[in-house]
Amino acid sequence: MKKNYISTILCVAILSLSVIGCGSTTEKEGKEDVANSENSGKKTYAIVTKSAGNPYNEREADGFKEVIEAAGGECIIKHPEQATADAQVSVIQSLISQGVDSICIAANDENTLQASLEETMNAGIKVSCLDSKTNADSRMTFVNQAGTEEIGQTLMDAVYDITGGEGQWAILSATSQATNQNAWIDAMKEVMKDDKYSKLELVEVAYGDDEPQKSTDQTQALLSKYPELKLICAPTTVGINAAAKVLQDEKSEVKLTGLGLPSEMAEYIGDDDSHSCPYMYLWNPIDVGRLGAYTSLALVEGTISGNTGDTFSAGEMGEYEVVKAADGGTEVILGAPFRFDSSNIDEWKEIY
Ligand code: RAM
Repeated sequence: MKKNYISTILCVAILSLSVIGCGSTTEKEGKEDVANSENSGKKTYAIVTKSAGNPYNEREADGFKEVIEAAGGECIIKHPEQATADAQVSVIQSLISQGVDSICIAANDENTLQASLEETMNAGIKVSCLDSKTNADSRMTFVNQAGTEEIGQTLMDAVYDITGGEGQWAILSATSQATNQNAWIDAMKEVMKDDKYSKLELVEVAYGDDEPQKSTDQTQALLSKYPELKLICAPTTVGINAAAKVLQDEKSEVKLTGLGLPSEMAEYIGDDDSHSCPYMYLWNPIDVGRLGAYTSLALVEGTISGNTGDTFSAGEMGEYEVVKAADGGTEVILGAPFRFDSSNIDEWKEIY
């Protein structure tokens, strides 16, 4: 919580700075934010998010940029037009041609980026993932927002609690290839094997592709297909926001939980029947970006090589250690998921 408090103060400062317009970057149709690094002689650090038009990805990039620029580096922000591996492959190819020093990427697919990212590393460019990982061979390390099993357990506890431990429920995810959502869903399914959850029936995993309209359509389809549905769990900020609007507009009795941005979800969170979401979870996406930046800096400086046991300083965020990940690669874990409910949502909606 101390970390969150510090983050609060920093975030307010960053958001105010971005409002008055700091830095040398330009935003092109919300898809690209490219620092002017021509001949500056500075090291260049790129962040590639999953897609454009998602405020979560923008907050992540804000944190990344803040740390890189404070360290005297040049920051390149790329938001691909679509949440697909193909869109990321073209971005990676152009970053290789530009000769950047590092790429930190939220992968849209676990395996499809491998050839491009191996080419990147062979060109001497340091590769890390944040938010959503590639397979172990395609990266040096991964900035994981929270432990995968921990997120699965936390979400299943919420599903159990809100449904009263029985009945039909559905998952509204991002894309079917998204490594992070798929890992969390697998972790939830693992938790569900326990007898405690035997009266809960997961009827469908639907995919809204992190697009507001598709997520809205998928929510409506779930409601009409399953009249007995009690709850939707959306482990995506785009999905949960779209589902919340549908449920509240239709005055549905179906409840909602998952992973959401407080700024987008505040109006839907509450304890009475007029609110669709009793509570949800997330981590600070700005901190995910910051830790991605500190990791990139440490890789480029040679402080770490992404091996288990490597340690590095992440400024005011403290010391971090690279640990073994379940896929045989390594990761750096930011912290635990944080719960947002009626007691704290008004405070957090101002932050991210
Ligand atoms: C969406 C994206 C992102 C995920 C969050 C929870 O914004 O899919 O990758 O971490 O939701």
